[in-house]
Amino acid sequence: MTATDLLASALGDLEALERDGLAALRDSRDAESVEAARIEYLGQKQGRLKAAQERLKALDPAGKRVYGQRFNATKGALEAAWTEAKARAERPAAAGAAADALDVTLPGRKTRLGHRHPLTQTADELIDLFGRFGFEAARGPEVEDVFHNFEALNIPPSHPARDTLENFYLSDALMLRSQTSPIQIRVMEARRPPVRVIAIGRVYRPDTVDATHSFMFHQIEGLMVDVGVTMADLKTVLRLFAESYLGTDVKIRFRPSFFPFTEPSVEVDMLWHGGERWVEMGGAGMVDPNVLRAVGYDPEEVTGFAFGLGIERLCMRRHAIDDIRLLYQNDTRFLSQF
Ligand code: FA5
Repeated sequence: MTATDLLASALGDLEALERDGLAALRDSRDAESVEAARIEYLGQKQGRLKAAQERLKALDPAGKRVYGQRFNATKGALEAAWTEAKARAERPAAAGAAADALDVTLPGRKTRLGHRHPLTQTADELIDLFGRFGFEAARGPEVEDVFHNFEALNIPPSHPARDTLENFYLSDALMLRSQTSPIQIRVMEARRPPVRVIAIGRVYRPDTVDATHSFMFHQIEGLMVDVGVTMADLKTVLRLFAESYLGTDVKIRFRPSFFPFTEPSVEVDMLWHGGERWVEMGGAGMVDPNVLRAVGYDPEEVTGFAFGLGIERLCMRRHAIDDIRLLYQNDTRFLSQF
């Protein structure tokens, strides 16, 4: 073997030794394996580095110079890797994560927080507000039967509100509910008076869409039945509610109206933001004795009021939103303002 071949072979082996040694130390996760790697590569007696040093003797002076430099570099690299591996093994909690550990000195990335849709916020605020008036939240199905949506609410088959063009029927007996009032019936069927509940939910009507109408919207239904409940209680609750939710300067007005399930009935309007026009907020009235009787309540003993308000319009009035469609377009530039 020529001197050149000898040097090339020794350098090749040294390179392999360095690569293997660094890998062994890097992969050592506990004190024992770090020590085993130290003995194998850096051990004073039988270590592979020691053996590599022996090969210096066989080289000529030029080869010694080259090999000697490489040898020192390899020794330095392995010793540094060992120091690091030892320190890592001594920190057991961090040992597993050390290889791909988080660099806490890097500047952070700002997390963009999402938030709830303004209608969800409105619904939560209404539940909270009426909760403070002593109203407990109730729910009912969105796919409702015709009995609860109409019949039990004193709306007979011949009534125009039941027209197939005014509702989304799924079959003769099932429909997407057109109002939250059927929940009143479900609550009264299940409980005895006194009752004080609110129910929030989606309702569906094939209405022509404009700035204040949608084909799917939300209502909040309120029902209070007890001994001696009067129209004055209804008006007080609605006024208090409007002032708490829309501000003490809000103007609301009651207009005589008609609903088959309340007698007397009113419609409640609110003065729209801008102060130039009235917009209907909801319907309300004293629960009709026929409705009470049908759920087994005695109208001679208890009376009750009920109301149903449009949640989109409350949200719009509160935030001065002019068009209901904005609430359904999912434009985050609009939604992120609330
Ligand atoms: C009712 O739905 C009755 N169930 C309310 C009621 C409950 C009366 C309890 C008596 C006792 P009305 O159809 O007027 O009433 O609807 C009530 C409110 O829902 C309206 O005042 C309005 O605020 C809202 N609303 C009605 N239609 C739409 C629509 N297409 N888009 C958005 N909001 C609507």
